[in-house]
Amino acid sequence: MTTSTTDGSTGSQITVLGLGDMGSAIAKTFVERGYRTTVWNRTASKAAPLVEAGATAAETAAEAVAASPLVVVCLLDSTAVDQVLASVESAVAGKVLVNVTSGSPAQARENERWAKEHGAEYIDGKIMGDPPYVGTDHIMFPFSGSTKAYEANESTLKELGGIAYHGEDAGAAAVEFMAQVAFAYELIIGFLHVLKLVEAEGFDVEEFTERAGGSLVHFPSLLSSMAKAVKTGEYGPDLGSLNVQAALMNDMISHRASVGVEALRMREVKDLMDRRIAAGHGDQGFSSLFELLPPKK
Ligand code: FVH
Repeated sequence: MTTSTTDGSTGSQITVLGLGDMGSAIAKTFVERGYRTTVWNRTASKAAPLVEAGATAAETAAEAVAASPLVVVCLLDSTAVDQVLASVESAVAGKVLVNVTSGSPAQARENERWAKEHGAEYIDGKIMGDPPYVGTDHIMFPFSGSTKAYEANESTLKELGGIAYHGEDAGAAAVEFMAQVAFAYELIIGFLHVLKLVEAEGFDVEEFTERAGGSLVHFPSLLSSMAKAVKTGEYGPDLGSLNVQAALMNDMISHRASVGVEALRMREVKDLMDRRIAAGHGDQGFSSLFELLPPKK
C-alpha cells in the first residue's frame, strides 16, 4: 500500500481529482483500503460522502495535488482535464499524475508533454468497466506512460481492479481502450441487426441468442488465426474461399430484402468479396478483405 514520488520516496497518500460516479468510486476504494485520501471536485458538495468515509476534502485542485505524491485525475473529458491542470500548474512538480479520464492517444501524449514540462511523471489510464466494479476483477484499467512511475505505483493501481501496462508511449492505453470499445460496438450493432432478422421471421430473439451464444466459444481461435493472416499477409481460405462465400452472401442479402430487413453490412461484405475475387484472390478467405480496408497499404 505504498505510493512513490518521482524522487523515489514512498507513502500511502493519494489524491483524487474529480468526484463524478467514477471518481467517487475510485476515491472510496482508496479510503476503504486505508490510503490517506485527499479529494477535490469542482462542485464541492460531492465530496461529503467521501469525507464521511474518511477522506480529506481540499478547497482547490492545487491544494489537493500538493497533499499527495500520487494524483489520480478522473474528470468528464479532456477539456475538463486541461482546465483543472491549468489551475494546478506548479503544484504538480515532483508528483506522479495518473489520468484515467477518457480521451484520445493524442490527448494522452499532450498531457504527458504538459506533465514533463511541469516536472511531473505521467501515466495515462483508461477504464473498461462501471463504477460499482472498481476494486474488483470485473473492471480493467489499461495504463501506459512513464515505466518508472508505473512500476513504483503498480501495487497502488492494482487496488482499482485488473490492470495492464502497455508501455512507455503515453498514448498506448488510449489506443487499447479505443480498439476494445470499438470491437464491442461493432459486434453489438451487428447483433442487433441479426435480432431484427430473427424477429422479422417471427422467431424468439432470446431463445436464438442462447443458441448463438454457444457458437461464440469458437471465436477466440478464429480471431487469432485471422489476426495472424493479417499480420503475415498469408490468407488461407478461412471460413471457406471467397468464391464460395460470395455466393452465400447473395442469399443473405436477398433473404433480408424478402423480410424487409436492412442489408447494409452484408452488401458491404459482398462488395469487398467481389473486388477481391475480381483481383484474382477468390481462393483466399475472409481475412483477406483486410487488404481492401482503408487506409490502403
Ligand atoms: N461512469 C462510467 O460508467 C464510465 C465507465 C467508462 C469510463 N468512464 C470515463 O470516466 C470518466 C469520468 O466519468 P464519470 O462517470 O465519473 O462522469 P461524471 O459522473 O459525469 O463526472 C464528471 C466529473 O468531471 C467533472 N467536470 C466536468 N467538467 C469539468 C470542468 N470543466 N472542470 C472541473 N471538473 C469538471 C465533474 O465535476 P462536477 O460537475 O461534479 O462539478 C465530475 O466530477 C469519463 O472520462 C468517462 O468517459 C466512466
